[in-house]
Amino acid sequence: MSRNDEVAALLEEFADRLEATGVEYKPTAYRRAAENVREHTAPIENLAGEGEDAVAEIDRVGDAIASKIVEYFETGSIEELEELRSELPADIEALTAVEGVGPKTVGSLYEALEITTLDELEEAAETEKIREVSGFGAKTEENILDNIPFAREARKRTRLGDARPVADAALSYLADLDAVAEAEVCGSIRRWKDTIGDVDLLVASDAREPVVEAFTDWPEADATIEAGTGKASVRASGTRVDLRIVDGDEFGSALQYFTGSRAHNVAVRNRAIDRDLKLNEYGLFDVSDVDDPDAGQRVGERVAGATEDGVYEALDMESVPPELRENNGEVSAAAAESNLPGLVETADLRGDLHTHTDWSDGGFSIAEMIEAAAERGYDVHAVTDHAAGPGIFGNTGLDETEIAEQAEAVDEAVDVVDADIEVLHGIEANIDAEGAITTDDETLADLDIVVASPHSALGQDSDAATERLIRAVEHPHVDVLGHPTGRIINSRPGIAPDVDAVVEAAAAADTAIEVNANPARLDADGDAVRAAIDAGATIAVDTDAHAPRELDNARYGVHTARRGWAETADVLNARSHEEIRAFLDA
Ligand code: DGT
Ligand code: CA
Ligand code: CA
Ligand code: ZN
Repeated sequence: MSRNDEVAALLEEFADRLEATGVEYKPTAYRRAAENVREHTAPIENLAGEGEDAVAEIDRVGDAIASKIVEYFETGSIEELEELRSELPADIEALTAVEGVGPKTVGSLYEALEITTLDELEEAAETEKIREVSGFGAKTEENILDNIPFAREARKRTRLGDARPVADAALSYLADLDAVAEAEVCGSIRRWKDTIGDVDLLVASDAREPVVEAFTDWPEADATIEAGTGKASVRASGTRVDLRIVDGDEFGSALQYFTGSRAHNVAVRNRAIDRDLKLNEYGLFDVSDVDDPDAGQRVGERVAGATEDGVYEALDMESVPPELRENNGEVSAAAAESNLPGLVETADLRGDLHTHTDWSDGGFSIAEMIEAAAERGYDVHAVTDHAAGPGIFGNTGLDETEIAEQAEAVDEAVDVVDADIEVLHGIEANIDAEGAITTDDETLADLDIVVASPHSALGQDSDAATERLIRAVEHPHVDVLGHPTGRIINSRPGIAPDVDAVVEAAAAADTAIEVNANPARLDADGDAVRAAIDAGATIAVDTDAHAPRELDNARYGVHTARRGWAETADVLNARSHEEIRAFLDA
């Protein structure tokens, strides 16, 4: 965790604790400051070393907060925060992970029932003590009880978007070491699962000790969990990072083994057994002349192991892309002639069809966003700010008049930027609880693209959600179903429609299903993408970017689509802008 992240987390805790004690406005100031400290490009410890004025140069960081940051670096703690912690000794981070429990609730429940942990919260809800507290009722208590398991589970796994940068940083650090011949990520992170238990790394080296030593000395590691001869584990940014070190001739089989999933490995190993071969992390061995293949790890003649491709090849298989390794048909597909899909790649994307600007809740102008898209080499870019409607905060969203005004602003921005890119003017419209689109039809008809997303009533039951989304995808002006479930990974589950029914309706109506690449969403997920493609629906991989750098999230969406077996031809925004227009106009 960088020190900017560390200070930002501290300021966020400060905000929560102020809010818990009933303080107004100040919490918002602390949260804004936290956000800007996190995004600030200069290391906060350097600024703090120069003094308060230097820290206060950061946007939205006022003198009061700057002095607390300097205090933190000088003394190791912030006195006022310590006081807040002792006044309210509750694990506010764990408790607020429960949907429906905010800092104020934590404050009230501590005052009334001295609740400080998730276990205590659960017990109080089970014994119906919460409904007795003023301001709470039976319904609130039931909601809290329902949401505790999700919060508990969520705290165990890290979002892909938080773990992947840690893995990338560790990998490049290791790959640069002289003693390291080869390095690769493995485990669920190589399979691009949406949440990660721990990060797994594999290295080929014949000098294990110096590699372990360098790994535990990795500047981004916060603590060493264990250090052995062939493996070590550290904690970085709150995530466990496991490293294994193997010999070069075993690197491929170890990579295959530690990439998993377990179910995929079992299926591959059975295929080996059928061929009188033995597969493990040390290699692929011919055991046809061996009396007892279980006598040891390295029995028989080694037929593969140095490369992963070599292992699959020796089993008469094509190499299986890691995203497919979940034992969902990939083993038989890889064993047949060319039955594996030609998966979409990040480089195939030709544009983004769901982005925001400062006309709604984005942070940058239309021109800045177009420029950023053009710089990435995109051929097409859609401006799709929020329409006003249910679930959209205050006047963040655009009404029909503002949408018409924005059309002119988009034209002007296109002239100003003057880049070789096709710009589409669209909107992210809202799907209300019943599936109606809350922007006028005449306005929608004039737009190049309509992304329609659920932003409200995300707790509705499954049948209502199914009907809602079917009605939305069948709306004549809707082109893309945006983040279909509205889930926020580790934070709220979103709606749970009958996916097959929705994607069938989408395929019939020529409405694309979005894979929202924001790593907090990854919605639709891999399973839903697979169902959509099987139903014949088109996929759109969009970032929902609110800032230029968020266009870089595209890779998370692409790998999620790959987990759903998406080929390049399945993806709308991997097509030319003429083909995209044709799809939108149809
Ligand atoms: P995670 O970390 O929970 O997101 O999931 P993975 O898949 O990264 O699992 P992890 O970290 O426990 O182990 C990494 C890979 O190593 C796993 O995908 C398969 C392989 N592996 C580890 N232990 C075993 C085992 O006991 N049996 C088998 N067949 N494979 C294992
Ligand atoms: Ca793992
Ligand atoms: Ca692991
Ligand atoms: Zn949205």
